[in-house]
Amino acid sequence: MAAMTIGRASVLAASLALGLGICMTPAQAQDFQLRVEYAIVYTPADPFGAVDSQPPYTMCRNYPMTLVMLYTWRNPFQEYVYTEPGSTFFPNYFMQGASPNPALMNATDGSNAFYQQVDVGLITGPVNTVGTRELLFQGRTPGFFGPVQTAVESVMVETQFQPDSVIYQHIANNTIDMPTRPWFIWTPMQYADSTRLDIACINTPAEPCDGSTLPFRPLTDSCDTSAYCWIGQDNRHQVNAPLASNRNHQYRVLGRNTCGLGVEEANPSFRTAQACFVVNGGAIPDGGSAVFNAATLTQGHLGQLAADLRVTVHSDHTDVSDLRISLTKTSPVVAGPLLLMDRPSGAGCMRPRIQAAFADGGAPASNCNGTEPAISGRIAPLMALSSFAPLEGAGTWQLKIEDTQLDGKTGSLLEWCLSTDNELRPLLATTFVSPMLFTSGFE
Ligand SMILES: [Ca+2]
Repeated sequence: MAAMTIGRASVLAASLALGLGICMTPAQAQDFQLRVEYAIVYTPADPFGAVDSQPPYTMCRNYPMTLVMLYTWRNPFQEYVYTEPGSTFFPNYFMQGASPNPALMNATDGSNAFYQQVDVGLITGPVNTVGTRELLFQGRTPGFFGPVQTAVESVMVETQFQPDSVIYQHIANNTIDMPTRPWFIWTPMQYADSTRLDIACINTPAEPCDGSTLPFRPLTDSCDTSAYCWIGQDNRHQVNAPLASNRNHQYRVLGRNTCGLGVEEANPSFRTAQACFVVNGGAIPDGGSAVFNAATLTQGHLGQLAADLRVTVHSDHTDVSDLRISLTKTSPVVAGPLLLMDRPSGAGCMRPRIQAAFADGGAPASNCNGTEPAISGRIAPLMALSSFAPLEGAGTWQLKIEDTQLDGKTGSLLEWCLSTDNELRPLLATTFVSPMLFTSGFE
């Protein structure tokens, strides 16, 4: 349960106390009642305590809890009330103490009630197992001034550990030629109520970037205005805004719950591709094909060749084994089409999404992951990209994606990128200018 800040504790308690005087009608009146109003939870984030108003009240491993109880007394005589466990707490919990104990309940005229607040401390025991347990608390009179009376309250307490540390999936450390709006996937974390993803450009003098460094372990559960921060319950996320191209980035995923943050693992790094084209509405018709045109510059270095050409493809398609992908250089000279991939048929290829870079020397496309994304990492094209090496890096290009099966399985191109030899001036993405016959996106 999420705990509120302690600031609301006094407000909540006051409103409850006020409300009780009105709600307690004679019809439901009993001589002696016990109820738990709320819990004060002590956590790594709230060492001074935060109110948990909703049972099961969350208790953190190795942290205490205070249960704020309210006794209601309607008897024409005064009495002492002792607060004690009404069930076995050991070995999961210990009752640390109650204050006041005993609590003196004043005599009333039998219709008006006397209220007494009792704070009960609870600590975790030697066996501190995650889960929700029912504890009974009992108020008992000794019978000094009247008959022995007891009041019992059932309290649900949920013990939490801090979340597990993350296990990163899919984007291997030091992956290069990543799209600028990649998906990130990680293994669902046990005990995490929410998950936070932060991505940061690695700023160096040689490669300055606007992005900030990765925040220190975030103590807040807010992303503020960062486009490169996400908080949610899912174990996957696609970046909302494009990252800087041709830059190194690192990312971090932390689970969070009332009882703290997960332990931080080594933060994976990756490098974005050089010239990236984010496609809006790049639908690939079922049983049809789509072409995507783009243009590149070599930063004034006319004639620089396309050495070590790599083609990043990020395509959201429900069955990548439907797909045939090729690249054509359309200007200033026409070359190709060069077949990058053709209906990969390996086990696990009938799965969603490609987030991969086609590059000579990569793994066969048919080595599919068997999970999403079906194809990732560095993938060998069916025809060597080195055949494009004598071409200029600048110019116009066309990526063609064919969906070869009219089978209801469709998808779209999210983004594609072109990169050349890192020793050369990097390719830059540019928009088409007149008199080009086509515009970026569809032909
Ligand atoms: Ca299809």
